Amino acid sequence: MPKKIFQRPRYLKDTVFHYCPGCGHSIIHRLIAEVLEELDIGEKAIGVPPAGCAVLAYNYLDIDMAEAAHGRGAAVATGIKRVLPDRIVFTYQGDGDIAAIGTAETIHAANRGENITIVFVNNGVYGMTGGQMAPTTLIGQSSTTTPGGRDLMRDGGPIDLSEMLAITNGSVYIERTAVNSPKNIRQTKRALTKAFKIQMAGLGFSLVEILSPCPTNWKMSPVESHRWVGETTSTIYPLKVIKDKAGDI
Ligand SMILES: Cc1ncc(C[n+]2csc(CCOP(=O)(O)OP(=O)(O)O)c2C)c(N)n1
Ligand code: SF4
Repeated sequence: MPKKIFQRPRYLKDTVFHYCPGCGHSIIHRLIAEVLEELDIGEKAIGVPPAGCAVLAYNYLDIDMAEAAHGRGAAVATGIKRVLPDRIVFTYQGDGDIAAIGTAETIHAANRGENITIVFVNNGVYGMTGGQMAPTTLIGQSSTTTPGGRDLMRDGGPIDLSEMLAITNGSVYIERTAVNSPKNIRQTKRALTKAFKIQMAGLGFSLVEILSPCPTNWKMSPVESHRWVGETTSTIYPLKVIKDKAGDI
């Protein structure tokens, strides 16, 4: 009898992803589904998807989901968690969503130490709307609104949202990872596991920023875009634990 060594996680629906080939969203969805199953929290999880390419995350994750307007994930998750404190509540947000329109509610949720988990997918552009510059776009990187490349003097530099959130009193755990290699995918899973465990223990605000490729808007092949994350994006956004007040958990 052959031994089954790979299968669809319990909380991932048997549906074909709509994401472009090489996109990081599909990998991250799978990791979330695996972690929810391994921690046995899928039945009490509530996900808050964004406006962005992952707006249809509820088509893939077989858990309770409550959609938020663009950028409002942290505020919606705060309300759900306060009304239903026994549920495990997480948001799933792109960099346009969390680091532009959603900056205010995210900073204040972190500062209040809301016991929620944020999955922050940083692909350096507004993916869903066609590749405009996001706050995270790199200097020199071209986008539809910066066709000659992002210019420091004109556009400012890439924002370090995770580092900003780390200096708030209420944030407990913030780590930046990537999904451009098997090693980094495994580390992303470890970080997501820890973030959810922190919420389960009632310790407060946890966030995992995940550097993710957007081959379509970067106008690269999937392989080139994954290489770009490793060789370029992660030199500006280093992969590391940015804050950890929880220690071993
Ligand atoms: C209030 C509001 N403003 C603007 C939009 C248009 N909009 C939809 S998705 C999006 C950007 C998505 O980019 P990001 O959050 O980086 O996610 P990605 O698609 O790259 O995963 C914008 C501006 C909207 N839906 N609602
Ligand atoms: S546009 Fe970019 S972020 Fe959106 S699905 Fe395609 S590759 Fe992924």
